[in-house]
Amino acid sequence: MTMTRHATTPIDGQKPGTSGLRKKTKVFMEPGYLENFVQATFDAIGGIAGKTLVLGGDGRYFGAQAAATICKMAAANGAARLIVGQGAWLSTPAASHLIRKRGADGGLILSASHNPGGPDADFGVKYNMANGGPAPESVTSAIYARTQEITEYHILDAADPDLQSVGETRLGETALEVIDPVSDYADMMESIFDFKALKTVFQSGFRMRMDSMCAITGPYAVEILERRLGAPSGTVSHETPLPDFGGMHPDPNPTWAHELMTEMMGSGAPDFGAASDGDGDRNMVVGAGIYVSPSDSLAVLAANAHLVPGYSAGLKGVARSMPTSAAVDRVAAEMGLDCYETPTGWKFFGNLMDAGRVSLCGEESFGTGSDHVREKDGLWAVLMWLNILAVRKMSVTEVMADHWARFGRNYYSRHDYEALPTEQAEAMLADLRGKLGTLKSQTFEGLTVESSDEFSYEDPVDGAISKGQGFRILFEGGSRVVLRLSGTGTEGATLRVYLERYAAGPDGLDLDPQDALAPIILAAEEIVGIRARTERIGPDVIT
Ligand code: VG1
Ligand code: CO
Repeated sequence: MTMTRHATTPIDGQKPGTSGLRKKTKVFMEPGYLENFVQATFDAIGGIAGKTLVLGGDGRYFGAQAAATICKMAAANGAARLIVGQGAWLSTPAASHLIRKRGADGGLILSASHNPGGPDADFGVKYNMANGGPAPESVTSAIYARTQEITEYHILDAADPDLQSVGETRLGETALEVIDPVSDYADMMESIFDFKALKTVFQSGFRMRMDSMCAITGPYAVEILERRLGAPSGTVSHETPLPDFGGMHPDPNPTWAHELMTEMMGSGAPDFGAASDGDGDRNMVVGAGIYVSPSDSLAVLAANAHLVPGYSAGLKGVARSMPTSAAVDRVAAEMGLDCYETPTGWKFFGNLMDAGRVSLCGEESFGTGSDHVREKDGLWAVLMWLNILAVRKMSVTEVMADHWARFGRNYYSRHDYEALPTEQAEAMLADLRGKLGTLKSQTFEGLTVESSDEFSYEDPVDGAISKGQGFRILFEGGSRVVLRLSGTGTEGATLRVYLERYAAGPDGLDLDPQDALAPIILAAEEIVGIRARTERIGPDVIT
């Protein structure tokens, strides 16, 4: 086997976004595109000679081929060991766990997460660090810088390795270990939750629907829910990962997980429903007839975590991304927990968890997780809910009513305007930036602006500063609107508008969120002019 150096030239636009580099699959399949980015990653982290890397992805189109290429590149770059999920499968939280469990130096995750998959859809590559978490901005910037000056990449001149058979072989000088992608993760879940209590719940006839959306959580959910916890076979639907996710858009929200929503809102709905995304780090939870907003879910988990064996000693602290509602802040305040507000993206939680400052984190975008790994974790969140429902012996509806009665309710919704012309979206936000300073004390739709700013974050652990993380307009009385552009899209610009209003109760806790937020939606329109400027009649997706 010979190692070849391939001369190459920089490719434009290989800039990692909120969560790794995401592009159209066809772009990733262009000659040298994947290779350039992977070599730039290896170079930017000081090379991988003698290092151990974890590798896997969500099973989407091009993943297995990309994994084979990366194995040959890692071997040519002198890696000591590669730990690869069978068939190049690993959910994002499982990859994070493996990096930590095996003491690996890092890992590569092949996924575009909640973006659709297939030859005409999206692909992505993300580098995770030795702590199991997504690379921080300092590293992703170094990777991007390297992509702009790269002159060669290294790859073994060999046949593609067999990633389908579990076991250890050699690839050049590198040990290639193909492992069962599910078992280590399932064992970890068993160490956190009260599986005995959960088994009893299923034995007593509790009914659940888990929609894996033809993406990576299928095998994990079948193993954990059906095999280990004894939920009836068929509890997990769309359980086989498919390269194009069976045409589904594996984004667990009411719009894209509509099959689950229809079942859960219909008569004879199961007691509990959940869905996950392409790479298994997101979750949506639903009760019979009730949708739980992700921000509320985070707050409920914070308020009840001590009921779960893995968190019986209590939480160290909590964190949420800035656009996530302040529901969890209210829980933290009452429970005497520190609460951190970070920019969007899981990479900002890693330092807080490593420093022992927080054990529970979440984002409004259907992401919740804890310090058991360094990624958000869809199935973990589902098991948290199950365990809490089992201990409290309540329905989801009862848990939510109890929560709102105790803490008040942060009505919340996110409106997404997708695939806008990039220049138009940027101009709209540039104009908003220009008038941010003038908004204070002005009244829009009866709401008076208390303050407005562009969010900037200073990491309390390493002092790193991240600027330009979204616009915040706060109104008197605790309502607010936040605007930012997505960093995970692959087509034009996606504008995200985050809306929030607090109701202390006891009255007014049962409104439809869109009705409760109507004045804020109008105020946002008056200030920013989204519909007027984009000529859209409304958002593409409402969560
Ligand atoms: C979105 C979400 C963000 C999440 C990110 C990655 O980013 O808003 O909260 O961390 O996706 O999630 P953006 O920049 O498009 O708003 V995943 O499950 O796609 O890795
Ligand atoms: Co994801």
